[in-house]
Amino acid sequence: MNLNHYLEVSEEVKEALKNGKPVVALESTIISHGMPYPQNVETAKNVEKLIRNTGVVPATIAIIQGRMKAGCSEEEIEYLGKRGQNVQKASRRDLSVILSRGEDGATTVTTTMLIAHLAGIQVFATGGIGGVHRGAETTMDISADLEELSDTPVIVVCAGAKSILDLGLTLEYLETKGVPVLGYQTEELPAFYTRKSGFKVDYRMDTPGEIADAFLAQRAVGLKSGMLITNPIPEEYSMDKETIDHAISQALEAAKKQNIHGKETTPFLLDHVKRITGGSSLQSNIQLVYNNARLACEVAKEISNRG
Ligand code: PSU
Ligand code: MN
Repeated sequence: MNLNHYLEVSEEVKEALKNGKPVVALESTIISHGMPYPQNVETAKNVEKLIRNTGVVPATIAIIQGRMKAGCSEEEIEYLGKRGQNVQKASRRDLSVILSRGEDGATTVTTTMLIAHLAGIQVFATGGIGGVHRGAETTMDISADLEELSDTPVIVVCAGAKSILDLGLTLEYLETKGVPVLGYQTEELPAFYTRKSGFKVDYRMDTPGEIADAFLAQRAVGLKSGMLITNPIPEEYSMDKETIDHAISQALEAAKKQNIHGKETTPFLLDHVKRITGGSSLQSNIQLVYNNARLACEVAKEISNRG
């Protein structure tokens, strides 16, 4: 058995990569676990459309019946969205068993980066990344996303991380691991629903071209790490900090009471925050994903122009 047995790059993505055309990867945990049906499918399809409209090829990444897909069909997106939480969350440590058993998996930032890299895709757009959890000094709960950012040369465009996490420790960890944290037109790390967090990014980037140049320099000198681009949610969709902080502290309390840990922690916290904040947080989430996809397209185009 070789890589091709497990990896399936769609014809459209293959063709684009062969011709040096820009491609942007998208994750599937956000579809199966991040949003309710049918908004999840609607959003996933809209992001793909938005990407195509800018002349870039989208590649939604997931594991379906034991095969890593770089470029899902509309039917596959529909399937992942309808099955929702029944599709298991697939991080790096889950990959081997899911593949060997021929199961489905919703790819996290970690596995989406990994599969994008195997396929030859360099840019990936998502909502938020995992990080160092609050209390990690005793639980040691640190998302595999941070290790992947250190090991896999893919640009991840996100809206920062939610403050369900310890954002300060997350930045420290990324510094140790040599991952550049860049702010798009900002000096401050955005916190997903809000444009500010009180923490500074490593460097401010004002244009997609600057981001492309930094990534190409990183590759040219043989650094194998990824790069994190943090793109603040558009002002008009950003949420009230107090509302979010309140929802997050309630979620953290509930997780503690119910003794939640391991891979359940992040989905539990996110779910709780969503339930408390309701429809407005869903709207914000959808809009920031579109915003990140737009920036990822610009970066992918700049990289392909320099190719
Ligand atoms: N944070 C968010 N939204 C998400 C996730 C994290 O704000 O959807 C998802 C992503 O797929 C991310 C994963 O890669 O959760 C991280 O999970 P964990 O903390 O278990 O590594
Ligand atoms: Mn964890």
